Amino acid sequence: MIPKRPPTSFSQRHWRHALWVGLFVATGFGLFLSSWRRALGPWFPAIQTIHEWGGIIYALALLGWSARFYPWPAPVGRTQPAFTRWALFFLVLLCVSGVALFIGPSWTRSIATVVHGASAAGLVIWVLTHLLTHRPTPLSRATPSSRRRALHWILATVATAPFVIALPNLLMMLSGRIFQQGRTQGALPGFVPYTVIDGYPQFTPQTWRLWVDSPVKRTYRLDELQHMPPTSRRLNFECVTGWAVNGVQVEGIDLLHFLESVGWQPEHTPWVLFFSGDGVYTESLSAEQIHQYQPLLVYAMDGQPLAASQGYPLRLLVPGMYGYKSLKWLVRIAFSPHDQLGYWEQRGYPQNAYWGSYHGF
Ligand SMILES: Nc1nc2c(c(=O)[nH]1)N[C@H]1C(S)=C(S)[C@@H](COP(=O)(O)O)O[C@H]1N2
Ligand SMILES: [Mo]
Repeated sequence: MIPKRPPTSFSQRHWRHALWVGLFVATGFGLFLSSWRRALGPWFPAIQTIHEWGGIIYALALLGWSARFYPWPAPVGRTQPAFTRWALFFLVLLCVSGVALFIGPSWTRSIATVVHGASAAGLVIWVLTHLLTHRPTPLSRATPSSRRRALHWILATVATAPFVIALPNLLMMLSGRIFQQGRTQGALPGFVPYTVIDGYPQFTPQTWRLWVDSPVKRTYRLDELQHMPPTSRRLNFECVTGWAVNGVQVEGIDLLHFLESVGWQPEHTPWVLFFSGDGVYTESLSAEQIHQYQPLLVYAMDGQPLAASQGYPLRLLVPGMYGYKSLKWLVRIAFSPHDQLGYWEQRGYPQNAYWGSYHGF
């Protein structure tokens, strides 16, 4: 017979859970909030790894050792068991949707993204309610209850701050386009317009030019590009974070055609570099990728000019690759004998971003 370990105390078990949940909430905000992502910079992939592996370890602990090592704290005093079980419910949802973020086709992953975000919000609300209403363990050595209550309020305030900042993002993700005006600036349904700067660059046909570092011609106006032979394609758009929009009609010009017309010499400079008018975002494609994926320079989606938030007046669109390849507000194209990693690629995402290439770890 297996000798029985002495049972862990309520407070020990309670704090084990509190530390884990705190780790997920903190690292989760780091991944979800663009301001935090920017602040993390090169630490982004490390935080992501911690979040993911932590989740796996915690999920296994919940499943495998739940009876012994990791029992959910039994209700004590006035804590309501039904309320406590909600935390477990959210944690299970988070684990399941977390796994689903890495597997399956884009539609399961877009559902998983929404479920993960919504259950994370549920868990945070649970934590806040817990901190503010939870009757502390009946410890004989308990600190005076006013001090204890003050501590709970402080913790709750600290935990709420990022949640409040994240809420608009979350609602946008859940609704697709709740804030039609202002925040998403006319984005098409289902798209979550991203920007790594504050707001979206505003161009007009007068203020916008495409600069090409080529021997043939250096700048292009929008109407010049729109007079080139157009290409139209119906394709699926997929962000690496899981959301996807299927069957988008895009209109523009064929990138390879355009590059050939400006005298690109892929034998000498096989890498094509793309620069955004936001001044920060960059991308790159190799000659091989351009031949294989047939990217487009797009000026219209679903029959309308691009929205300001979606790259007006011109964006790159790489069919079959994750959305981060599809650089918005394209203003400059350059050529190089070597690769230069793009914005998200410097932060750990693959340069060859074909769908399925990214597994998180
Ligand atoms: N300049 C610029 N281009 C960008 C981004 C960005 O933040 N800045 N985000 C990329 C990412 S991660 C995605 S998923 C798509 C989103 O496209 P959308 O705004 O049309 O939804 O744009 C890509 N192109
Ligand atoms: Mo993305």
